[in-house]
Amino acid sequence: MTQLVSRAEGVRFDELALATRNHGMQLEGMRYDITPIGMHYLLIHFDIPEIDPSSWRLRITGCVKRGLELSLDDIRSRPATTIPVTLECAGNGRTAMDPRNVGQPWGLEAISTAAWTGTALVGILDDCGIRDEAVEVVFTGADRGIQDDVEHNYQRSLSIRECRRPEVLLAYEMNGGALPPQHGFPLRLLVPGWYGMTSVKWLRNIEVVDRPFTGFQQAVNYRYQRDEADPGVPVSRIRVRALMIPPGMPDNPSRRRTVDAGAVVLRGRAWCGTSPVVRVEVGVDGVWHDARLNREPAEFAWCSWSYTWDARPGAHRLSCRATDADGNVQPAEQIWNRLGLGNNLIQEVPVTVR
Ligand SMILES: Nc1nc2c(c(=O)[nH]1)N[C@H]1C(S)=C(S)[C@@H](COP(=O)(O)O)O[C@H]1N2
Ligand SMILES: [Mo]
Repeated sequence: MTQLVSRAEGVRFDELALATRNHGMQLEGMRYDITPIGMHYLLIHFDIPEIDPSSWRLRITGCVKRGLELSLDDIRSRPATTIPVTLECAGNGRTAMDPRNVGQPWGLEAISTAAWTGTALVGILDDCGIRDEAVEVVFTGADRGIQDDVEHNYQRSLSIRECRRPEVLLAYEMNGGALPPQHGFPLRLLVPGWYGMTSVKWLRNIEVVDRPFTGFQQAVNYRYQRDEADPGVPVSRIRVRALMIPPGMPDNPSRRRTVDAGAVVLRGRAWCGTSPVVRVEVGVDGVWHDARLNREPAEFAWCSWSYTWDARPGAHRLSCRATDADGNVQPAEQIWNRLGLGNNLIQEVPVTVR
């Protein structure tokens, strides 16, 4: 069963084991528009499955007029697009929640942007012909394990309407090379704008269904809940967030920052899965200043921002917050939920200026 631990209890060994398997992106990786592959964060619930690409097939079944079985070559020969997409794990920031759910103990680093190449899901669904009674599409990965005593393959569903968005891809390349094993080789779903759990890796089956899917990762996990009895609300799109590259140099291991006095260019990224980011502000000791925001033409990738800070000697508290086009702004106080999901609390970076 899901366990909550308080900060006072420290870090558990199983959390540490998860942290070494699933790494985050070093925040200085926000320098790059496209995250180098080895720096891209990872979240793997079970084991990376072993897949032979020559015998691998993608099966499309269920409420369709014609079922399909496609080889990797069949998929690669379809029309292809490449788009930069920012992925964020829904558990990003989990360790700031108190008490927290025992799961991947992310700080703020479960965020990355890759250039994904693939073919539009809608093209394949149209070739199969979705029948009228269809309501959702279930995506099944080849990875299998047990979570909360439930044995299952990793599976998620999406509404037909979401599946029809042209930017929802079946992706087989990342940053111009073959998809690496840890990111879903040979094929993964990629749903821009949604938290990462939706983008099923190691895809092997797509089933069009006539009733809402009730699998573990859909109906039990990934819900905003007050407590275990609360059915909660499903987690979907990425909430607005800005992060800064911690300035100056860190202390090892505390990672507290030391910065030289003078003009310091603070830089970072901001993103949102529901509407464009329209504003980023930098907080210096609680006073907010507008940062310069570079609205990137890419709709589903983070944008960069910068702010020149006149750093004076002493201890300071830096922060940043983003606002989206619907007026959503990041909260100053934690909005707690049982599984520690969708946390977009304002980042705080204490620094000492010398
Ligand atoms: N089959 C499968 N797909 C999966 C997962 C998984 O464990 N198994 N993890 C999901 C989660 S929670 C996230 S955040 C993203 C992470 O993608 P990445 O590891 O390529 O960054 O993959 C998603 N797709
Ligand atoms: Mo995730």
